Amino acid sequence: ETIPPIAVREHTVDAFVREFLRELNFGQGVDLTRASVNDKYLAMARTVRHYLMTRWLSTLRRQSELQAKSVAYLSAEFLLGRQLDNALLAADLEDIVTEGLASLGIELDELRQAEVEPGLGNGGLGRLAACFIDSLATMNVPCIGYGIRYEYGIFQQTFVDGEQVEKPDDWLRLGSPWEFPHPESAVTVDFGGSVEQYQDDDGVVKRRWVPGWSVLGVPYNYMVPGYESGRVNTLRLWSARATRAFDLEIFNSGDYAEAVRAQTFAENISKVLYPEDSTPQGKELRLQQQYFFVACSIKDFVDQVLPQGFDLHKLPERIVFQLNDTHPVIAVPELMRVLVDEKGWDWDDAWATTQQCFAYTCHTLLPEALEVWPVELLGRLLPRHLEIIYRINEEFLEELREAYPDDELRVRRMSIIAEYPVRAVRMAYLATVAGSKVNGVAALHSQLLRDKVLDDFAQHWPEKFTNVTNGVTPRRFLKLSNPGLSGLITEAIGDGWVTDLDRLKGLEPLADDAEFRRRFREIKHANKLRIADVLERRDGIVVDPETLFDVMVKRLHEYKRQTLKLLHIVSLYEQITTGRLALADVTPRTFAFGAKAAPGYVMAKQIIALINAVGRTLNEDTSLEGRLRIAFPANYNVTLAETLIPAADLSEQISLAGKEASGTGNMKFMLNGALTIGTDDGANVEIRQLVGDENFFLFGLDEPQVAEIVERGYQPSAYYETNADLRRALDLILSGAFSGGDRHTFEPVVANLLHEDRFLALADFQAYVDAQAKVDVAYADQEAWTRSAVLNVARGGFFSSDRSMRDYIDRIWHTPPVSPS
Ligand code: 26Y
Repeated sequence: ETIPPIAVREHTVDAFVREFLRELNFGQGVDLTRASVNDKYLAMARTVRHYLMTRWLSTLRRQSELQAKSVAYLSAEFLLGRQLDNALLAADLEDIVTEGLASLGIELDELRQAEVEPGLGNGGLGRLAACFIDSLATMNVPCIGYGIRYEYGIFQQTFVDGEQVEKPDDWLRLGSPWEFPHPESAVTVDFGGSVEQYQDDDGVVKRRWVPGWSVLGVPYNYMVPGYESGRVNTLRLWSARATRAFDLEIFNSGDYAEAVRAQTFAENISKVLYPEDSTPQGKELRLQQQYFFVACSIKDFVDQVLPQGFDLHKLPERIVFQLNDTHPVIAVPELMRVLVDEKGWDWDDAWATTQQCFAYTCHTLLPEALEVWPVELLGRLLPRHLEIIYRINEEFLEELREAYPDDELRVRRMSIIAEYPVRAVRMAYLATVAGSKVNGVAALHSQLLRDKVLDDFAQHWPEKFTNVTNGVTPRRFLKLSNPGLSGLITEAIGDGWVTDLDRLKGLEPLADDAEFRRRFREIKHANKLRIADVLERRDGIVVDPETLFDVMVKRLHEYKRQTLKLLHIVSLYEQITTGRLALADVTPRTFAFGAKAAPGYVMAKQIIALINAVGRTLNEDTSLEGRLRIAFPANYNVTLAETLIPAADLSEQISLAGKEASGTGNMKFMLNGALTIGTDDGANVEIRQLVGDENFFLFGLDEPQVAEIVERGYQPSAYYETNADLRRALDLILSGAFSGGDRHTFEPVVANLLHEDRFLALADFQAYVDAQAKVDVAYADQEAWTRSAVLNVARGGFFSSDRSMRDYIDRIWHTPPVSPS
């Protein structure tokens, strides 16, 4: 039997130019002289993806031959960032393309700017998923990412008079050249209805779901190319469509408008990404989204990816479904339903198989962030799944009662079903009971999961719990985003670090090399010039590249404590304007913020307005002679991160100890040669261990101290009364100095700090200010500072997401690498 060939693209400038023109003329239908930037970008993107096609097709072909075990990464978010550069890097086309485009009088950079980033995630969790699939492709591990193709990603943030105003993220508007829709492979997903009893052919009484309505899931495939691996994995995102039945109704029913409304209803499911990232609102549409994408994914894997006639008892040999937080956990009862109701398995058999197929990653410590679904809602939308969850819980509680016969309290505590304030399913508990493994995302976080959030479960199943510290992809966040530093590193130690980040250790001796340090500084400076240019064009913000760049970029959350940093700034300003601090003694700094607030999170939005108000006051106050400026560009996203982080001197990681599960921005800064000022929280702990105390500005309470203070009854006002600098800073805000004399504007923010301060910002204020004073002293010695910065890079190799993937593979997945061809 002859194997049909796969087309190959020729790797030369001439061939590239030919392909590009073909795409422009035949694909876009324009000729070069009349082509818009968008035409050229789309043609370019399509040309580049052709160069990855051979690898993709042979990866898929090879996979169906070998039937190797795959990871199915189930995630409601994939925050991919722009695709063009990453694809060029993977296809090794950068030089060819630059030359080819130049010969046509086109600048690659102009096309880069034309790409709208797919913002299909909120922040850390979604970006982590994107880093992980990049690493797996690079490491030759078979993986399918499964998620949702939101028509609107994370909102576009604008500022109107300093206040956040959200605009829809219409990212598909100008075309989306990276996706491959497959409407012919749509799958049906059911909802609602009821459960009925029936007798099977052997007269056994069984239960089955009689759904009330259904939608179609259309898969859109994206290439996930590895770096130098030859592998291209697949990301499959689902888009909701009305079923054919809906379409027919539209033509047959008298009530045309009603039928169209029904169609719109179906397509709403994948319409928009929910922009909340820590307070689950129990919204019906979110549950629809969650079930929609996991039902599609399980069906896809079982019916399409696995060969026909596959014995599902061997499912655990072919797949592990990794649950990215609780968002996809409804996949557990769904797989049970498929095995028991559709395939006719007995319960115990199905449960044993299901447990082997799932593993769960938890990304939080905040109790209010743990998802629960009211039984009323779940039962209405997924009645059969609710029954299955009840049965899982019954058997689990029975097991517990056997293990703890005299401890009914413990048994109740551990129930998957919460009774108060309403009956609800605790998704984290369901995931923990169902999963073969449960992991936290940094050493401290995993410890706190075991000791606090899931302590009963960790006592019951100690071997189930493990840690995998997060990581970031060095391709996007060092090689591509910081070409200057990447070049210097490669010159010093070769280019092996791109896939083996521990090799950065080879830079350690160069921390003591004055010439190396000079070049390192020069690159940092060039990166500041680059971001200054971007900020000016993008936001009309002027910054001084000769200042210390002090950067805090992350979602706006009280626990992350943007207010703590703001209090430091306001205090400096207050001391300068009252003459207690001489301007000459102030280290010139640019304070950069980037942060989106969930649209319904009122306090977070007020904090954004306050940052902007303080920024406006400082930036306009000429008496500061430009020594302290705030830059708060709107709409912080992956694209902006890629130019901002390489320019940073100081990385702000100042969450209250015990609240930030890991952080991943902290890792990106470290790898780009910023020093961290941070609390003993999340992965900061591991960063400090690796880089050493002398290269890290630690401050603040640690987690046990926080617990003790809270236990004793925390009184923030006590700090206001005893700390004069803190009092003056808060009073200055209250005085209306940043709100045109209006004392009410920011009163709620200050009042919250004074009377509640859930995250102990006031308690950590003095420690933070003292640590910032140490930063000033350290920065004054540029040679010593640069030495520390180099050591941060050299010791950051651990934070490659390649290492995270190795840990998942060894501890959880057991999926060996497979050569792609
Ligand atoms: C249920 C819904 C409200 C929801 C949606 C998104 C809940 C949470 C999220 C996102 C959470 C998130 O991004 N968590 C972050 O995950 C990162 C990757 O593990 C961590 O580094 C970071 O500390 C954590 O806050």
